[in-house]
Amino acid sequence: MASWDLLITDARIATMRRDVAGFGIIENGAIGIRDGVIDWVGDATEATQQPARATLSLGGQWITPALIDCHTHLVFGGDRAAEFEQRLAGASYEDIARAGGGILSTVRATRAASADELFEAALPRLDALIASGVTTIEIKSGYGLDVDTEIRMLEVARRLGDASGVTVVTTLLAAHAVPPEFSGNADGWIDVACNELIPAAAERGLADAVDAYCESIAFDRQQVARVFDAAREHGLPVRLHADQLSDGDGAALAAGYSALSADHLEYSSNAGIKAMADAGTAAVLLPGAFLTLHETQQPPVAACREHGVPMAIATDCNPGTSPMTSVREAMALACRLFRMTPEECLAGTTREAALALRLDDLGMISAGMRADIAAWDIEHPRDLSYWLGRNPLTHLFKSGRSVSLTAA
Ligand code: DI6
Ligand code: FE
Repeated sequence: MASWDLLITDARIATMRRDVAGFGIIENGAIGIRDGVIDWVGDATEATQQPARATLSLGGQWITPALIDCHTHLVFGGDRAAEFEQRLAGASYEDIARAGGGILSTVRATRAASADELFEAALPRLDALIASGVTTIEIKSGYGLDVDTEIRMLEVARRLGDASGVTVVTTLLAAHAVPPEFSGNADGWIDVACNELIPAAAERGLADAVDAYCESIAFDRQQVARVFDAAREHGLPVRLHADQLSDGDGAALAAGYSALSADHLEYSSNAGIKAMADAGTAAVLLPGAFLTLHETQQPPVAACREHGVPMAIATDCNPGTSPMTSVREAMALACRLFRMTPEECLAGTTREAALALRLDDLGMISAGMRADIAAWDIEHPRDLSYWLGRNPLTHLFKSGRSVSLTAA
């Protein structure tokens, strides 16, 4: 019998298995890890038969799958704290965007930053996310809006993954805003995105997917469809910022392209959610943006439940609408703002987030899955959504290896 590299024992485990209700709990659990993979999981009394090179006894602490942040804009230059103050004084997000601020102000700062500067600025944000229990993160481009800067952002995202050891999934957010050079000519930028940017990113293996912002202040359905057609031509799956500020029928548009996910969805119709269910498109709900924009339109949680659309939760970490660097904060907010259950919130940052990123070997504690594991000093897994502030994370493993918690 081959020995395990690590045996974690005396743990309570929330496996988050899809086929077991109520967090999939194992009360007196143990996990045997070999070659970065969960080789065995079960009752601790049965685990002692097998030799292990190292043992970690958790004294009854809880284990969950390591958390996954499946929607971020982690790489950007500058910040928008002054805009935050303007909005508190009454200016709307759309007004600021139309006046050339908003996303375009971050575009100016991002273009002016070198790759090293973007990397250095993103690193503390990544450290903070890791300290919240994250070992997998999606990072979008979209603040370059010219070919060179978009490529630079994706390269920085890849570099963040290499440097930190966490899994980074990259998304080319080509159609985020109309670049200043194309003011009044959004279709001109879509031409560049389709004919130059998507091919360049695809050829260099820099993008795992393509995203777009379908909104009255951004791109319309026809423009998004052109971007998605180009993505498809280059073999890249798509996801969509859909129906955040108005119902643009984005959910159905995403479903029509079998998108991996449709994100935000506050204004999506029941028909849109039904279309997502039929297409296997996951919902990604983003309570940080909802809170920051003082949104009142609730995302369609009930419709997602009714139609069986998997609900992921993410930080949407970005300088404009969601300056948030903790996935646990996103879970806590999703409970309070969207009345999701703590179980849905933990599923939303583990197995459903893995599904939204199509990472089949992550997001659950079961044999054959990658050993991405978080340990917590809590009384019950619902505490992860209940408490605000205190960070109960005690151990974090990426593929069976301990991740250092520099920002903890
Ligand atoms: N995600 C986005 O891409 C936009 N809103 C959102 O939730 C804009 C982000 C920004 O204002 O920079
Ligand atoms: Fe976003």
